[in-house]
This record gives sequence, C-alpha cells and structure tokens, in this order.
Amino acid sequence: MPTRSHELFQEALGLIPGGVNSPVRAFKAVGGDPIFLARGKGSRVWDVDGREYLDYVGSWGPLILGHAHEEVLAAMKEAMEHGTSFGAPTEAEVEMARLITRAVPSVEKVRMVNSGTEATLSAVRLARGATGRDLLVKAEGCYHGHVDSLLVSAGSGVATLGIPGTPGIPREVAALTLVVPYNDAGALKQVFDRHGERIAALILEPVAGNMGVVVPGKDYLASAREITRRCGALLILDEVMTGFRVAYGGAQSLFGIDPDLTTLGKIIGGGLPVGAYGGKADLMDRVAPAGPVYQAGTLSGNPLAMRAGLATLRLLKKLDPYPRLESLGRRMADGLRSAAREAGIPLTVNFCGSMLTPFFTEGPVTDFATASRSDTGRYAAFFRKMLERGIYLPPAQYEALFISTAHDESDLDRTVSAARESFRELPR
Ligand code: KE4
Repeated sequence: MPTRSHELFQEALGLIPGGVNSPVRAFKAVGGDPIFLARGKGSRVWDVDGREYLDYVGSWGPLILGHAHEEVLAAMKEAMEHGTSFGAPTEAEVEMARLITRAVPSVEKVRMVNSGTEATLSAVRLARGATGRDLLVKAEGCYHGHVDSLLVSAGSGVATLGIPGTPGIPREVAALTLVVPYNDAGALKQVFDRHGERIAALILEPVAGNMGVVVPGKDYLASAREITRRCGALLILDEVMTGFRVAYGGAQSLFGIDPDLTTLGKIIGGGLPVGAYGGKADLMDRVAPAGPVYQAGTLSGNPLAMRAGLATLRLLKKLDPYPRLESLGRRMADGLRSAAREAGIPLTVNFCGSMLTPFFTEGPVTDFATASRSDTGRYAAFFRKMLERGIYLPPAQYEALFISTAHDESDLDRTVSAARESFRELPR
C-alpha cells in the first residue's frame, strides 16, 4: 500500500524540479522518497500518513522555539488582522532594527531582506561597492546561499581563483572568488599577501554548519579579523545559521569578534521568510536610498514576518535558553559518542550549543577535507534506522541538526537509545 508521502512525491516529481522546493529535502543523500510533513508542534512533527517523529531538522534552523509556538502564532494572528504587507514602512520594522542592533554588537544599522541568500548577496555587493574592489574570499565547505559569487569551488591550490560550483555561473564571475580551507589562518595569510589589495571581503560562517558542524579553531576568527583589517578588506560573518542560535548576540558575541558586516536569517524570521544584513553605520549608509549601492525587496520587512521574528527574539531575550541548550547539546554529543564507542562505530560528534553533527569518521573534523572522510553511506543507513524509530534527523551527512527549547532531556535520552540500537545494526 503506497504511503501518501509516496503518492505526493510522485505527483510532485511531475510538477517541481526533483519534486522539492529545495534540494536537500529530496533525501538524495540518504536514499528513498522524502516524507511529506503535515504539521508540527513543539519538538514533534507528523507526516501526511500520520506518523509522529521527534524533529531535529527544525526547518534547518529557524525553529529554535520548536514548532507552532503559541506566542509566535499569536503574534502572527494579531498581525494578520491588520493586513500582511503594505510595501510601506511600518513600526514593526523599526522595532526589529532596534532589537537586532541592540543584540548584535557590531551591527549599528540593518536592512531586512527575505532570505539568507538575499542577505549574503547584498552584503557582498555592499562590500564591493564600499571598497571598490572585486575579489572575494570564502572558505571551502561554507555555504552562504545560492549566490553566483559564492557557489564557487576551490581552484587548484590555495591562492588560485575559483571555478564555477554549478553550471550557470560564468567563469569570469567565479574567477573573482578565492577559496581557502576553513580553519587555516596560514592559507588566509597566503591569499591576502598575494591578492590583498584587490580583495573586497572575506565571508565566513563563524561556526560552520554546512559541512556539518565545524567549530573555529583557537584564534582562527581573530586571525581572519586581523588579516582582513590589515589589507583594508571587509570581514563578513555569515550568521544566518548561528545568529541567535549559539548565543543571543550570535557567534561573534561568543568569540568576541567585531566584523564589518553580519548576515542573518532563519531564527530572526521565527519560521517566516526573513533575512537581514547589517554592520557599521558608515558602511550601511552606502546602501540605497542613503547611498549608491542598490538593493531592494517587495516584501522586505513585511509586518507579518516581523511580528513572527519579534515574538521569537523577545522570547529568546526573556528566556535566555542558551545555557540549557548548550547542556542539551553536550548531553546528546556525549550520548552519541559513548553509544558509537560501545558499538565499535567510528564517530566524531561536533557541536556548538544546540547545533550538532555526528560524522561517521574517526576525526577530528576541523574542515571540509576532514569532514569529507565521513562514511556517507553509513550516515544514510543510520538516518534510515533512526527514521524507522521515529527520529527525524537531517537527511544528509553534511548538515547540522538542531535542538530546540521544546526538546527535553527525555527526548534526547530516547534519541541516544535509538542511536545505540541503530549503531548496533549498521554494517561493519
Ligand atoms: P536561505 O537563502 O536558504 O534562507 O539561506 C542561505 C544560507 C546562508 N548562510 C548560511 C550559513 C546558511 O546555512 C544558509 C542556508 N542553510 C541551508 C541549510 N544547510 C538551508 C537549507 C536548504 O537549502 O534547504
């Protein structure tokens, strides 16, 4: 008897590329058909066949308060009564800007957009416009949205120019981006020594989440800050995932880094489409209409999304869940490590607060090269066994799982028990 998910996926394949509206959802990295979800509440989601799962995808990061949080829904319902969008300034946008500039120390002015991709592409354009320079530097394994200049693979060697990471990106565009290994300050120094005066910006995930979770080595971010400042290049911290996730002030407040620009997304939208970029006032005042760097958006700062985001951020400020989220992250990491050790499965678990990745490799995992040693086939088998046990993990090894304030110790203990059983069933 085919499931409703299967039926929907078959129909979707005829209507939507790959049957999904974002590639990772297609389960290609883990095999089989994706499950179609119908609803979520707290730490749980239910699929269209009525099956319940403990959810660790959390919409890929936005839902730090869990699904359908009553205060977030109430804020949206109240906002909806007055309309959803005007294309005109509203008070909620001023409240959001006030909240973000108070929460994130380096952000003196901020512009709302509608996705993380829009945030990073706008920050990159601003960096190039402000410096009059064309080159960019990014780290291998970091993902900053599907921006032409940032969907670039490493050329041969460290200080060589990039090559298109996907068809559709002109070689000339890719060649303006240099790709360095993450967590390698020496490579940064080499690239900036060679190209520094042409480099507009370095963009980094301050805690990487898109090669799986990789935390910055001691002094790495400080070195990045020092090297960019010395060359007159800007430092853009892409906090789309880490913003309000690893700390209320983002990873930059955790590691004491003062970037020139910061990009945000996910959590600041409370589950609705929102992104933002911000930074020093003199930089942001170069953005239209204050300055010449053009950027615009029909639904940017719309009151419905602002209300969802404001409700979320205000709750985070009030609850300060970060110490508890850190202890839950540690509990899960320690539990998975000991369960894998008992089963004789090589496993490296990296986490930062409530974002975590189990890598099926001996480790340590400190960059994309070491992350790539993971046994992705084993991850796929593990994913399937956990799904059968009602645990919904990210359907790809090179992703982060997310713990929310709606998860409790019993959820995590159930997850570790399910992992212990699943590890034992994995092929040797
Ligand atoms: P969006 O355009 O997907 O809102 O944000 C792009 C983006 C930018 N920067 C960072 C650090 C990000 O993690 C992301 C998006 N993250 C992925 C999860 N790996 C979104 C999931 C998806 O692509 O469906």
